[in-house]
Amino acid sequence: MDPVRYDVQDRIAVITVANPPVNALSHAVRAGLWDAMARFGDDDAADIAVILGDGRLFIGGADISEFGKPPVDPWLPEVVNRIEACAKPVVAAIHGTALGGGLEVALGCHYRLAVPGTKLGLPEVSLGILPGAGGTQRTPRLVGLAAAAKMITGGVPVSAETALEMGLIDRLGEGDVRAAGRAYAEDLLAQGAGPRPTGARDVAGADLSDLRADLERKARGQVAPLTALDAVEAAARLPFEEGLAEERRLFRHLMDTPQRAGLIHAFFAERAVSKLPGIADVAPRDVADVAVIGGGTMGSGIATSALLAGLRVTLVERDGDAAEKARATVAKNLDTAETRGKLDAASRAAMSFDAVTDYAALSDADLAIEAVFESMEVKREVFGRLDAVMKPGAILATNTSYLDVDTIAAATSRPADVIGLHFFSPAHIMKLLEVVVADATAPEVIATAFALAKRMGKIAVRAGVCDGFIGNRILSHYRTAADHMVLDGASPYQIDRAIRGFGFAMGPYQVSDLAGLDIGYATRQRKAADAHPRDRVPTFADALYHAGRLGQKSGAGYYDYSEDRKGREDPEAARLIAEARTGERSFTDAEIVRRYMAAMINEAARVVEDGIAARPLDVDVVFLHGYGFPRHRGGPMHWADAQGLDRILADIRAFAEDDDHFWRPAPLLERLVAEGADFASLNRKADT
Ligand code: 3H9
Repeated sequence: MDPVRYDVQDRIAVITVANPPVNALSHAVRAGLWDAMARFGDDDAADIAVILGDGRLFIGGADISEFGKPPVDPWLPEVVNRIEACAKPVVAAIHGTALGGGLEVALGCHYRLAVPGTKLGLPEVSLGILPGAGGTQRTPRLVGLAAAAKMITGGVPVSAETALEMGLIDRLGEGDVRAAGRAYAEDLLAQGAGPRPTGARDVAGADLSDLRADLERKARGQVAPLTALDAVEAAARLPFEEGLAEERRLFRHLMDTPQRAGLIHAFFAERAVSKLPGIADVAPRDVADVAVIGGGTMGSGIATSALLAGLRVTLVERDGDAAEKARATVAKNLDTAETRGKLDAASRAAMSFDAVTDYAALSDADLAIEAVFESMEVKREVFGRLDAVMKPGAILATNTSYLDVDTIAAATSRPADVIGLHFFSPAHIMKLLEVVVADATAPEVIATAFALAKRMGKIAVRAGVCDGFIGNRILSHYRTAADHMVLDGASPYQIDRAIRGFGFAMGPYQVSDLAGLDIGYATRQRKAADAHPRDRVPTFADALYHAGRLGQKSGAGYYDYSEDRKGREDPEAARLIAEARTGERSFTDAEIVRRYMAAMINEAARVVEDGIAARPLDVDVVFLHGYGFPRHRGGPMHWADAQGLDRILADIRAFAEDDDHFWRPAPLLERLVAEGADFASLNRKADT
């Protein structure tokens, strides 16, 4: 099919971009638009043109899969300039979404109409670049410098209504976009309207120093938002042509950064995680009624998330009081969602939710998610009861974060219907969902879990059964590397600072304080039986725990929270740690990061080799969405490739000189280095 169609009726040329699924501006589309503009320019039968998108949206932007490859003529900026330079008027008729280069095409048009429900935005900074087809120069000319700077550096789309208010579009259309576009064109013809190039408009200066300071504070190492601000500022400083040249220079610079590669890897990895060979053609089961067992923080969060997705939810608790408490927690979660504009009153009124004490109420549920206490005995009992009451074909899921899903499944008469759905806390906010596939889990059940995750707005990643699955298993390993550094003399405050400096939202000891030091203590107790004599115990963590320093919830842990939840370094904690440590050496921030990351990559390589993660990219997505890994670094495996796996392996071998028990190179890492290959090659292999 022709990616750009041209037809004329009643003196109006309609130029339709048809490049499913998102009408991305691939080379064929750019060439098609170029030719269409040439044809329109010469077409005596047409006085005005309307550009629109076929299918569900206008244009989703430049073709991201072409990034990093040599550019092919015509480039998008030239196409947009050509539209703007047209001697006859051109209208953009927008529906669905106009993002990035898609919106830039519209900005090159002389008039813009959008139908209600449309989202318009310049999300380039989220891909590590900036609008490179005139967006930074034309947007300020339509909406003013300050509003343009906010829109471009934040990357968040606006609604059609807001776009109209801002001056980004000229008219709100009604109904079918093609009809609305034609009607607008007819009006313009009747008014005798001519071309109206955006680039010919003036732009007033504005003080952007507050925005710059804010971006600097939040950047955590990201370069694109600040560079995009430089480009927008150029719009006020330079004549239009020179502004375009400056935008191009800055765009090229960002295109060459590792951050751009990291963010684009993240974009495609997020879409690849749900593409699994075993479920490609498997139809999911219908899920409308969900049961949640347990109404603690996790169970209530899961129930909230399911309700927000429009599912009917029945929550089961042990007794009336606990059920009442769960009801209150869910109500509070929904209140917050309403306050934040994520839920409207009508949708809330339509929700179906009950908290009960009798399992018999679950006989119609399509899927149950158990979120009770982490004890195999308790979970097996719950699964036995679920097995007895739930209808045939219903799915029985556990939210365990480390227990063996095969053993849980064996407590039922239908292990093929049992799966792990590992949500992250708070479950109605965190996007990650590990879908833990047990030996007997049926493909249809896996497909249903992925479909459910999508409906709930989660990013689902397939994981195999092992202690900690993908994320917590890797976390446990690099946490241990951090603990070793503290035992050897590093301060946990320095480690947190170094890790934040890398771009993580929080350091490991801040995370401990947030989760509660009792959690780590319980994990160590649980694993004590399997401990190796050469394992090193973080005695300082035990000392803090025994001193009643449980973290934020008790007002003190590694940090002192007596003044606020941000926490301050605490001399008492430092004293307890100093008493428990076994070494006195110092570490540079760079060495801290190298050890932390080497431990992460090494265990991640084992997780991939063991088949716990299907591909390296699955590990990346888990860390981006569940562990605060800096998105602009693409995820741990992408980052490792960028560093060079030989360098990581050399670090591990060097660290092993002091501790060859902890630092044992993963065989997969050794093999990849020997072959001169990288983790990305395993992602590609899984593709074919
Ligand atoms: C840009 O425009 C730069 C310019 O300023 C300068 C140029 C000089 N390219 O997300 P979905 C694929 S930067 C290529 O599941 P949805 C996607 O991988 C660009 N492919 O759909 C997936 O493929 P598959 C600025 C793309 O309905 C399929 O399309 N634009 C692109 O949930 C469906 O995607 C953006 O950043 C693309 N641009 O959401 C917008 N976009 O089926 C990025 C999507 O093989 N895109 N694909 O997995 C989006 O935000 C969403 O895709 C969108 C639709 C909202 C459009």
